[in-house]
Amino acid sequence: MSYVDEVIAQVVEKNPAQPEFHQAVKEVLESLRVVVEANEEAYRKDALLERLVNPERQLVFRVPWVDDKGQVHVNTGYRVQFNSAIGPYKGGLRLHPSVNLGIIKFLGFEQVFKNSLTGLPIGGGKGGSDFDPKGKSDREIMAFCQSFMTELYKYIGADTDVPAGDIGTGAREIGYMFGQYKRIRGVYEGVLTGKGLSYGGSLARTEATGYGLLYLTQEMLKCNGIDIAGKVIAVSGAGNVAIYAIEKAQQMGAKPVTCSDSTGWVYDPDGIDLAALKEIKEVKRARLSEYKNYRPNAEYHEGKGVWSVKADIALPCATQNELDVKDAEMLVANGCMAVCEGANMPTTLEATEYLQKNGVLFVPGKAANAGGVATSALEMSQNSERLSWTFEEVDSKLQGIMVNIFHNLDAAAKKYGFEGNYVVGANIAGFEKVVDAMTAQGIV
Ligand code: NDP
Ligand code: 2IT
Repeated sequence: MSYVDEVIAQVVEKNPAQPEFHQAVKEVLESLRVVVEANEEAYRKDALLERLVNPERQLVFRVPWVDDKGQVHVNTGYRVQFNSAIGPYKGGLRLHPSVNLGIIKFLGFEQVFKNSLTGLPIGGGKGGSDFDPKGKSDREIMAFCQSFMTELYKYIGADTDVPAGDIGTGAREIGYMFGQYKRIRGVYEGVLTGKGLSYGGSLARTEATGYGLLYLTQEMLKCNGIDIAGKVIAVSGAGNVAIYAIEKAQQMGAKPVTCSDSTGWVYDPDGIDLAALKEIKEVKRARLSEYKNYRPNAEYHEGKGVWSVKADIALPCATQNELDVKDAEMLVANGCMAVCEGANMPTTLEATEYLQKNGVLFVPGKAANAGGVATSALEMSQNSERLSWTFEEVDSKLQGIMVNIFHNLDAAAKKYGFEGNYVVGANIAGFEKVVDAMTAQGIV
């Protein structure tokens, strides 16, 4: 059996009931097959792939908190410190009832390659909890965040592990967690990113993932002879990534016509009303069904459906495995030319293959959504030098990083004979720096 197949089999056997982690590992290792085969003896001797797929450290802890009625709840907290070869662990904290160790491991594994692609000195990690922030009062959110940080603080720090936001963790949660860290440690340091602007946050971090997604998408299309202006875009999600993807797409002259949350989806043929979307989601924290109150001509449907709309470009920005092969068939039938992932692993392996076989340009999340973590790394730099850069400065660095990422993965795909396969390109380009650093640092 080849080394790649052996390690995939081990991962499946050693990590039962973690299908998302298996999926992420399979995608990466399949892409690396050509590189691994060229170095098989040396990699095997160093157990390089085994070290790559086993996190350096996995923390699982109890998070008790008291609700507004005095009832105590117990959630599970996680932090997986996956790989620190190229820098301190870096990656978000997801708060969602679906969170379990396998989900955090898949996200942490992806983060290793994504962070490497940014070109910045950040290792990979991820964390979170099965806590559901929906419908909770501000005080309940604070109680949870303080309890979560009361355990997590032992394992993180500005030079060791720097968490940030992800699904369910935005500026409010980061604020409560930062306050508790500072209180317990008595240290004022950039231990989290995505902070508020009044206490060490970076301008453009809020916008960064969505904006970065569009910068990369625009560059990728341009290199394939396509102008993004005038294109109709189907977007899923209605959170941080989706909102700022829609904003930047509109600034580029494209027309996003859909968005979605976990209860339903909107089709607005005239283009999404961004001010309405921000008010519903960022101010009221309400359901998307309210969108019709702002735009009576738009359609609202319960359930899932954004990929059934005729669109030139699809940007999945909600969650993992939200675009399956049936969705891919609809996109292709409707003439979709590109899919760029704003979320982490939103497209199933089968759907990815189907899209690629049918000539759809496809950029995986670890490249396309890297603008968020890249700007987090810029926030770390600003915290270290105790200065704040202007919006324009951060935004122009972000733009440069995203354009660079595209060219790096495009070049890696070409170098190994997979021209136009941006999945293979991203995985190889991300892997090269990590493996170089791991090899230089010996068996650790
Ligand atoms: P948010 O919590 O801000 O928004 C998530 C959105 O997806 C919400 O509209 C949510 O709806 C919707 N959603 C639909 N189904 C699900 C589901 N099953 N689980 C979770 N959410 C669902 O998160 P972000 O926008 O920050 O994150 C979206 C994706 O982008 C995730 O995959 C995340 O890992 C990835 N990402 C985020 C980055 C960041 O900087 N924030 C950086 C890089 C990647 P509802 O409100 O009804 O739950
Ligand atoms: O998936 C991701 O890259 C994020 N949630 C952002 C991580 C970060 O550290 O900014």
